[in-house]
Amino acid sequence: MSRIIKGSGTRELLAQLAAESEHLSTRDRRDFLKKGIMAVGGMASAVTAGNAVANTSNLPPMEPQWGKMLGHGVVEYPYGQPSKFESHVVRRTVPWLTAESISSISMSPLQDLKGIITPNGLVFERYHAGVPQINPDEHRLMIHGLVERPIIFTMEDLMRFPSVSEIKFIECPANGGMEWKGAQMEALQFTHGMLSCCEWTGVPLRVLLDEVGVKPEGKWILAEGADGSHMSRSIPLEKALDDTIVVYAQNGEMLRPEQGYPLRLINPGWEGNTSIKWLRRLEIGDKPWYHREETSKYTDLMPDGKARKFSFVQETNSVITSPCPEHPIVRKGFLEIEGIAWSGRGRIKQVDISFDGGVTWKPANLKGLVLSKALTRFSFVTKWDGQPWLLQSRAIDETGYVQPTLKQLREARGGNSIYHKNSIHTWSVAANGEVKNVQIT
Ligand SMILES: Nc1nc2c(c(=O)[nH]1)N[C@H]1C(S)=C(S)[C@@H](COP(=O)(O)O)O[C@H]1N2
Ligand SMILES: [Mo]
Repeated sequence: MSRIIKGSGTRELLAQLAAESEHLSTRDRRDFLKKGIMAVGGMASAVTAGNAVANTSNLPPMEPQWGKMLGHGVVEYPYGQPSKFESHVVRRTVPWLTAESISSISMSPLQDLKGIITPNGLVFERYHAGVPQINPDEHRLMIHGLVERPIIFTMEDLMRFPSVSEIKFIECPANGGMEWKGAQMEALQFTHGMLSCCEWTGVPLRVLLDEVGVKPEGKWILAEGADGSHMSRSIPLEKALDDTIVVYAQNGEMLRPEQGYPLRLINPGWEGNTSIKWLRRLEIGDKPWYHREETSKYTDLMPDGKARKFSFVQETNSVITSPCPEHPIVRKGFLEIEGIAWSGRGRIKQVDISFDGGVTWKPANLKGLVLSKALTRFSFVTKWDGQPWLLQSRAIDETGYVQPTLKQLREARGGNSIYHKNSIHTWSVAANGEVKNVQIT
């Protein structure tokens, strides 16, 4: 499945791709696509059938059946669900990643999402001990340690504070981690789907810290969850005073159980693991909690055997979401290339597109809202005449940080790490429109 492309032969590769795919008939292509997608498990339903329908009785000039009858009335579904024809748009997991689904991860279907907001039912999930069912009346947040006035808050107490609503992405630093050693996932959902973006509502943590009064020695905060894993992370006080939010709602409704109901932290732009869910306790200390397993676990192993630690920021990243392996190009002519870019340091300033594997670049347009530490959608309108492409996107954020090539990232970090793989991603588009995950080294 994986194919490594040497940097020197970009033109040769494009020619080779053209030759390879030319002899494939449409039927072969469909079979091939199906197999490629099946190979990643449970993905068959993700193949869109296009507009081909067996039953033409609902098509013009006929009156469709739904125009000849009454539909269902109000509150038939008191909580609405997507159309049954969208049932392929779901979270998916890679079963071989972990032994148990209660300590695993699922990915958002980025290939089917529009705009920048991830609907609540499609936000990626990461748990270490499954999803607890917490009664909010029986849930408390304790803030203690190096503070003047330790307090135990009820949910009602917390919701009395003036609230903020902020659109921020959340990303697991393991996103793309399966691709450090080579291209192996033939689906955007699996190469980049540990990523979602919501409008989060809650109280800035600094407001709560004001209530308890942090002592001058207080420099670090241990955040702990109420789930079976009691997952905890050490967070520097500066972050808490900057933009950490104690969140109770997402996209207009109370948090989903999977996302930490009834209370979680959101540390905008930082490793998802610092955004502790089912938040029960914040302890102020003078140093990080080195004895906690989680503090030592989230490190990046370097080639020399040393490890980077406290690599909190999710660095500038981007990916083309259309076309992608799940959505090949089906027609020649007009084509809008779309994708998403994000930076844990602030706003996206610019995204460039390459059609030749990074040899030349053209600026894309940023679409809609361009917000700090949020997904930003980009677009490039072009024409496709069946020529093979090595499609890439490269994001630059407002700090001037440029998304690195895979080569640059490997030179800097080696190949032992799981985390923080934010390098430029390559889709190879063949002459038949099929899109494959490849790496240029
Ligand atoms: N209490 C608790 N908080 C947690 C976790 C957990 O297992 N337990 N997983 C963390 C990890 S590793 C990530 S990436 C994010 C994922 O958030 P999401 O499931 O809302 O996408 O939650 C973090 N917060
Ligand atoms: Mo994570």
